[in-house]
Amino acid sequence: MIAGKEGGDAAGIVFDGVKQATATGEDVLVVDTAGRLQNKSHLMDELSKIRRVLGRLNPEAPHDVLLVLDATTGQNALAQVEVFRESAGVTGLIMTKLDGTARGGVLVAAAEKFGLPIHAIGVGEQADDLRPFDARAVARAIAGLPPE
Ligand SMILES: Nc1nc2c(ncn2[C@@H]2O[C@H](COP(=O)(O)OP(=O)(O)OP(=O)(O)O)[C@@H](O)[C@H]2O)c(=O)[nH]1
Ligand SMILES: [Mg+2]
Repeated sequence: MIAGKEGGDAAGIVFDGVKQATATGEDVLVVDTAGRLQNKSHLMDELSKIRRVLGRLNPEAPHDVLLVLDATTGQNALAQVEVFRESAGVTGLIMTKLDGTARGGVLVAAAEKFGLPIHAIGVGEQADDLRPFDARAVARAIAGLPPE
């Protein structure tokens, strides 16, 4: 885990992270950015900068850019995907909070509009509540059918 000083340069931390992960031969480096509203342009610019820094250090990086959507945001999620796709080049989605009353129907609209793969869903607050996405099971839940 590599963290910087509060208020420090986010792309600088990413730079240090890549150097260290490369030095110790890690298979995977996860860059967890703090939440941000898509109307805060300086924070969105920060995402673009992180992307550029990663690309300079490894032309293939970032290999995946995952946007975590909260099922309770409803259709507003579509606008989020749109903006984050432009700033960060989102390549896939995760949808959390499917254990509440929200069924995540917006995933269908998002898949149709953007064609992005869904990597995982969140169904609770524990680590193993982050589950691989199973299209059939999620489709049944959206349609209100019982699990198979
Ligand atoms: N019920 C439920 N709670 C969840 C789920 N996923 C996350 N949470 C809870 O939501 C809260 C926020 O989760 P975080 O993982 O901190 O969210 P985040 O997007 O990283 O937030 P920031 O880094 O502040 O932007 C925590 O209390 C989590 O336990 C889920 O699938 N179901
Ligand atoms: Mg977080």
